[in-house]
Amino acid sequence: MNQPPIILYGNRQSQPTARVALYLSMAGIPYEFRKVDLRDGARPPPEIQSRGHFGMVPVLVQGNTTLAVSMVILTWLAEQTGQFGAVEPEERWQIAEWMGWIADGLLALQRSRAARVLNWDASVMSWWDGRSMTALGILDGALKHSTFLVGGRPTIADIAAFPLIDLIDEAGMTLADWPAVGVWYARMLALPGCRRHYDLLPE
Ligand SMILES: N[C@@H](CCC(=O)N[C@@H](CS)C(=O)NCC(=O)O)C(=O)O
Repeated sequence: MNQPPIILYGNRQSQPTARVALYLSMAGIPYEFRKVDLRDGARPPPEIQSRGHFGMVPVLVQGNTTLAVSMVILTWLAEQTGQFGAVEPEERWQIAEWMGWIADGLLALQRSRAARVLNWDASVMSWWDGRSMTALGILDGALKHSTFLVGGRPTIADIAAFPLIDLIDEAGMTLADWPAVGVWYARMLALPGCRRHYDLLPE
């Protein structure tokens, strides 16, 4: 049966938006990208507001389904398409655990980046940088022993983490300090459809 087209609302600077765009690219699913202006005072398009979501991007719309929150969108897409989700029952919780941590712990990288892009106070930047280094240490430790985060194959957990690592330079850090993360990053980038942030989200 033909599925209605997928529309992804997002913004070029948004790493959560890149996460969903990356999934769709790697899964080979066509979609229409609609840019949402996030400048101060700008409001999301009425079709998003009227569906009662959070006024944030990304938002994915397909037919009568409207979903916000990138981790939820990835989980939904994996269940709908059967791609990049769990195979074994226990992997479901391992993937959810990683995604929860990425949205919380590894998110520090997004804050370190924001601190630079938005010129945050030096003490705030250094607090987030400390959190970023801790998170990178945890990720590097895990990836020393496995090719991907769960199950020895790419899943939505890897896809969730990728955009944060992809812009590590903009967060003021370097992959050279985290060798296992660097090897994983190169492995991801070699997969079909895996593309870097600014290639995924054009002007
Ligand atoms: N946890 C959310 C975070 C989404 C988020 O922070 N979106 C930002 C852009 S990166 C946004 O829409 N900000 C607009 C605002 O806060 O008004 C997700 O993963 O989707």
